[in-house]
Amino acid sequence: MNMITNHMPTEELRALDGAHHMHPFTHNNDLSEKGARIISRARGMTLTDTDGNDYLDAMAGLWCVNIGYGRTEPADAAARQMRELPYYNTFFQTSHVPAIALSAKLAELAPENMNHVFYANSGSEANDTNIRMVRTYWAEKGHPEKKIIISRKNAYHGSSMGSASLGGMSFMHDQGGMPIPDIHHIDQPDWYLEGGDMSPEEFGLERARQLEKAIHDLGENRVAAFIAEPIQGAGGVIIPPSTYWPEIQRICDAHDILLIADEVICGFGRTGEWFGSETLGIRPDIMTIAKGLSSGYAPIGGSMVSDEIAAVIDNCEFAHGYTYSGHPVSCAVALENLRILQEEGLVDRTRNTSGPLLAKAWHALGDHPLVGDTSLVGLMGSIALTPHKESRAKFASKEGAVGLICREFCFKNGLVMRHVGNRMVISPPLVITPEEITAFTDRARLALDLTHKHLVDEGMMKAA
Ligand code: PXG
Repeated sequence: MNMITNHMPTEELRALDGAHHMHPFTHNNDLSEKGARIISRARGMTLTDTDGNDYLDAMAGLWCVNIGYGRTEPADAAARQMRELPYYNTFFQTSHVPAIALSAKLAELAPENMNHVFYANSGSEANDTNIRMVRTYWAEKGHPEKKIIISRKNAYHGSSMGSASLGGMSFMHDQGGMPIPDIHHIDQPDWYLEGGDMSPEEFGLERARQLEKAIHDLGENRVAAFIAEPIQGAGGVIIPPSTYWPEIQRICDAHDILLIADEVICGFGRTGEWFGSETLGIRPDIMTIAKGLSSGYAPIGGSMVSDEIAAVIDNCEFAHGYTYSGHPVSCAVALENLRILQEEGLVDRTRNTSGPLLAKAWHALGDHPLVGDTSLVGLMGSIALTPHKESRAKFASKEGAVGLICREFCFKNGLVMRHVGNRMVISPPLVITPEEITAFTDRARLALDLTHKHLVDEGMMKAA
């Protein structure tokens, strides 16, 4: 137990939180009744709440704290930068040292043809930039009618009007009048839930060819770009069949459609390479970046842009930008984060050591009676819960009810693991140690055992 005393008692904090703080993606009345878990400090992979309880954070916050919690170097970099130059903008023909240094560093790390970056403060904002950028690109090239962006159902690209429109979460579209015009969604490559009797390879091709059909139906002259996460994160860590991405790449190339890889989760080492596009063999024209860019130590996002697109955009005045585009403090923190990732070899370690070690422990959970499938690339993975392994059956209960039960057992046993429907997903910090891999997968197994017992006791091990 690690009691922290320099704050109000938890109950008072909870009352104030309930009275004044509106939480994202939360039914706030339900939360007020229950009271939020209030996290007060964190080190490495361990979170501590205001009652002194510790949790292993297998989600790295929201898929972002790649270098782990409690590093002092980014804090020092932020303090130094705030003293030197807390703010200046990058509009109107000015620049500053942190934005210049970070841009050069990103150009060095990104795939060869990607040497340009347009900054935002989040992944959502960066994807809004992308919508305007690809449409402006085609307009500047004399094709103003090339506007449609094709995305996928169950994709997550952010929460602003533009980025949530790109996203394929219909429950989000239902709130606030989305999607905006000229966004089109095709089906996702989720073989486990949607593949039926097809082999994964057949299914991967079938889903990729939906893109070609959509381009054909909508008109090649009207389609600007296709956007996708190399591996869907918030949708449930859905690793596409091996046939999927090569076919998508072929289709984009054949039809002159720009490819936007949303690297907000996959970027900065998560998959064992600097970018998920490298792991999956994709050649994007634009990459959305955020999260692991600063490991969450400061808000920053952006669009990495190919030389070809930059040449066109740079030839006009792109009337777009945010007050805090390239904020000096965020840039200084991101630069320090990239230094840590690089000098400590955390990307290589993910690929060569911790990824394979976690894979062993993670796939071993596949023998559990509740687990229909385990998947993992680098340090992002999922397990699909099922009442019947062989048929990949869904539960008869409300979608996500079982995942929620399992998540609660995780919390009670000192583990943060998120659920997406009835999949449990993980994305631990890249600094995870072998001992932490053992501890957290042991806790995951315990949570599965407790969930299984609960479902049996409640008569919930029933297929739909
Ligand atoms: N693209 C992807 C692929 C993301 O995962 C965004 C864009 C938006 O980034 P910002 O910085 O605007 O949030 C994301 C964010 C979850 C969860 O519960 C996932 C995200 C955000 C919040 C919650 O899985 N992903």
